[in-house]
Amino acid sequence: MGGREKPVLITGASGELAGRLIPGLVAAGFRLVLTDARPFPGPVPEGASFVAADLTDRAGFAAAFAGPIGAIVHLGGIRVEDDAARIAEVNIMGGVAVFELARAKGARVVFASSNHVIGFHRRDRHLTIADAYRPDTHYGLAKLHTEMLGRLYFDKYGVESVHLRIGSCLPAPLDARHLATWLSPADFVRLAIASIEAPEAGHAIVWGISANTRRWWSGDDAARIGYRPEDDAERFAGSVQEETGEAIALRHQGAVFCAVPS
Ligand code: 15L
Repeated sequence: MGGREKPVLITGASGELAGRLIPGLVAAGFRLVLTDARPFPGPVPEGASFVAADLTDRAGFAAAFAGPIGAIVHLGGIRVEDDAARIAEVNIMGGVAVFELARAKGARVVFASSNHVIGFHRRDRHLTIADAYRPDTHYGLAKLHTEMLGRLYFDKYGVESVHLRIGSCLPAPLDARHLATWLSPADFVRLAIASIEAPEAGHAIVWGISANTRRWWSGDDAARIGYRPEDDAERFAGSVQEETGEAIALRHQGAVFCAVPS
């Protein structure tokens, strides 16, 4: 499983996160199948195809992809806090649709999880993946569900998955928190390629961050899958904005997600 012999399917392909990944994967020579319920913004890159499909329609989603798939990079779903039922429908059940497709295709899943599975840890704590989940939203709780779905599908069916606990994937850090949480787009591409190509992934969890001097997170499966980040948010330390907001947001790693009503 994994590798680049078969095409790589990308869900949420019309979203912002995908826009930071697709050009790098195309440049690295991957054959991509892009999917989203929304139309693809702009021309579909050469060597890629686009299939419109809705993650919330499980049967339709499963039937939409006829050919072989080596890996599914699952970026689809709601990307902020929302109504719990809506999060369950799109993010939790969408994750089930993706893992069912991976099982049917013998594919590996690379999942865009999030730091919001641990958002309620305080900022003075350095975490590893052995630390307790402390989701800060229904959004974070749904990410946790898909991480554990990966555990279940590996133990029960041998479906491999790599769960990327992404911090803040932005062209550049904007505020002081991002000095800890930044994932540069170039490191995101490196992380996705390592996750797709690792000879054996099993069930892996990797912090989706660059090699930030001020990072809060380590002790993950990065070395095991061969992820070597090259960027460091520190070079932006003189230009980022001070963080503002409620005390509960400023105290915890998940920031504003800790303050929004759930
Ligand atoms: C996320 O999971 C969000 O999708 C993204 O928009 C950012 O808010 C990011 O986390 C973050 O924590 O900075």
